[in-house]
Amino acid sequence: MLTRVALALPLLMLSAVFAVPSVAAAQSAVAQGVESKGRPYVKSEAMVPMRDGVKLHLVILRPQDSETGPPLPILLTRTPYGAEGSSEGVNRSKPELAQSGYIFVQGDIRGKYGSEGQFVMNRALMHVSGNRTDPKLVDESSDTYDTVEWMLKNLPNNNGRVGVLGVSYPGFLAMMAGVDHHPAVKAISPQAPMTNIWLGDDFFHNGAFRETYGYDYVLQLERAKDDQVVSMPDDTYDYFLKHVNFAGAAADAKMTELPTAKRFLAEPQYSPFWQAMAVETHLHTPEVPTLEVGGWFDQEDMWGPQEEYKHLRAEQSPSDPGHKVYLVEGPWNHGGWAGQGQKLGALDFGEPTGTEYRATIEAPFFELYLKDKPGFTLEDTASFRTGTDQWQHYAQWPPKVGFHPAKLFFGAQKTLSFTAPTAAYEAKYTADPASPVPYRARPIQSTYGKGSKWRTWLAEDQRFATSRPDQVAFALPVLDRDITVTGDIVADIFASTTGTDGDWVVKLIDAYPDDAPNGMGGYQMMVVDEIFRGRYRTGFEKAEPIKANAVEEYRWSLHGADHTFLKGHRMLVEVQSSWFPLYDRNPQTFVPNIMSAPASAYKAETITVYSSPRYPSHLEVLQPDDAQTAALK
Ligand code: PG9
Repeated sequence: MLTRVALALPLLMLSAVFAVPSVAAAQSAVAQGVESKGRPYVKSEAMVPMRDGVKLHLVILRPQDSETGPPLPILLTRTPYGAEGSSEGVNRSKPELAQSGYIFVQGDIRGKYGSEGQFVMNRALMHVSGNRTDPKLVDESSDTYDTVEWMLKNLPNNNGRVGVLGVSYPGFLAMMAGVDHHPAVKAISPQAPMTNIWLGDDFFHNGAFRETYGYDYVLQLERAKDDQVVSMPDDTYDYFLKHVNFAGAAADAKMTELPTAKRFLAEPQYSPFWQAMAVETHLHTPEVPTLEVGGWFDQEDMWGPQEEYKHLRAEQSPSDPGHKVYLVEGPWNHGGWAGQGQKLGALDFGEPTGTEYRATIEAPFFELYLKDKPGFTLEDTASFRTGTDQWQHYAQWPPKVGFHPAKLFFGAQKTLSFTAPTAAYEAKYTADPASPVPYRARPIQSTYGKGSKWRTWLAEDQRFATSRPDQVAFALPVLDRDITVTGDIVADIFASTTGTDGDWVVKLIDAYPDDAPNGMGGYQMMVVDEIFRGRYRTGFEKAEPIKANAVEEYRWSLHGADHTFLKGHRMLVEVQSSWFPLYDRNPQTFVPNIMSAPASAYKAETITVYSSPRYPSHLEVLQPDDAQTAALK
């Protein structure tokens, strides 16, 4: 079933290619001039000893002839995906910074690619709660510290300042540089940082297991020292349905002994193991200026940047600009700000938002904190408002001044309203685990497999799901004015099931008019969306059965949005009970462990969503004070 594709060059091959004399003080480094567009950079490599003796591999790029002249700051990225770099690469991806002049360094983390030691997925912080110099208590924060210490002493003509940035796993590693930081670390930018992989990032969301992602990613990272990308020839919808549960699929892939898969199978609840990995619990104050970057359409780590900002912002001292957190949220998928950022799938945002972000925010941020150059003007938050497609600037996120909270209630005949219901209404559908709702249009390829549409699925037209009978869609009439919603959008749903367990998925959708231009007629774009696993409604640490036919309240965040529903569009809120196979199926009969639920537990059940003065299902949103919603009440 599985095809393995080795992605990057093994280290031995790299060393063979770059067998040229070394940078002066870097004992094991080899260097080579590289032909380049833009400012020419020279590459070298080094093996750097950590406090426990394990050596980690670095790739270093520095401007040609920069061992004399003005000292330069260091920009570090640590990665599990294979450290690499070229003169052309830095000039292409970071033109402003490359031109200005930095010592760019990429490092392999423990156990990956060229580094020694053992890889541990999302290694929990250890040393900060123990003896901070104990060589047995190593983690990504201590490895960054030791790497920085080495670089200051061994990379000639550095200016003593280090910035750390990275996207996704490297974004998590960038945040680790800002916890118990080395004094030379002067600025960090965690971008789409994985923050809590059980609550809202890669492996679970509110207790629902991300089956395809967990399966593909663990096989990719834990089978070998380099990346082994999974690419299945068939529709993964059929594959995971056939294997009933994750235990079945994992047995088929012979991955049950891989460390993270073992935890998935044994501890699907929010156990101390997952809790120890949570990054946000360590974020008590911004230790250094921190630029958090996230995408509204991030299919992997949408939660992380918003959550890290929230924790750091709550604790920052307003009078201390050297310890400040900033947030940028754009119309991007995972890491989409590295590209032009004008289009995502069928969506066109009208301007190159990625290029704009890099030139006007990211580069000036590092120029200010690593070189004292003025030009970084962000007050706090930059948010790209979709719909009207314009950047907004706020003094904090979610914005306060000029905005008020509002509730969008579910109503009779599947309507929506900004006023609370006065009569009782029930909407019903049958949810059948034998035919779960696909999360994107089929066929569904492996996450990073050939032809996969994973990277744009959150921007995908939702009509394929809206047309199904196993969900309910509440709608506002065609809008006679623009309506903006912003902030952290929360679902507060009253619902029942004839079963004893169940999942709830809520999606807020912008439905375009049939005559929308550029082929967008009738398009249904998700604005926010999220899942909640019903067994965890009283607490994530312990699963509890749902009482059949009893009305229960479920409240969870659908995360941040900044969107204007334009005049002529419609607002839809959809509720469904599966999102397969991104999320494993809930059998809908309570079993102690869904990972190994028997086939007999998977049963069709009737779902009821309520609207009444007693059970006012609704979404909580923020609206600008000038919003004229009266006519829509
Ligand atoms: N989203 C990826 C990841 C991060 C952390 C844990 C698991 C996966 C990544 O793109 O790096």
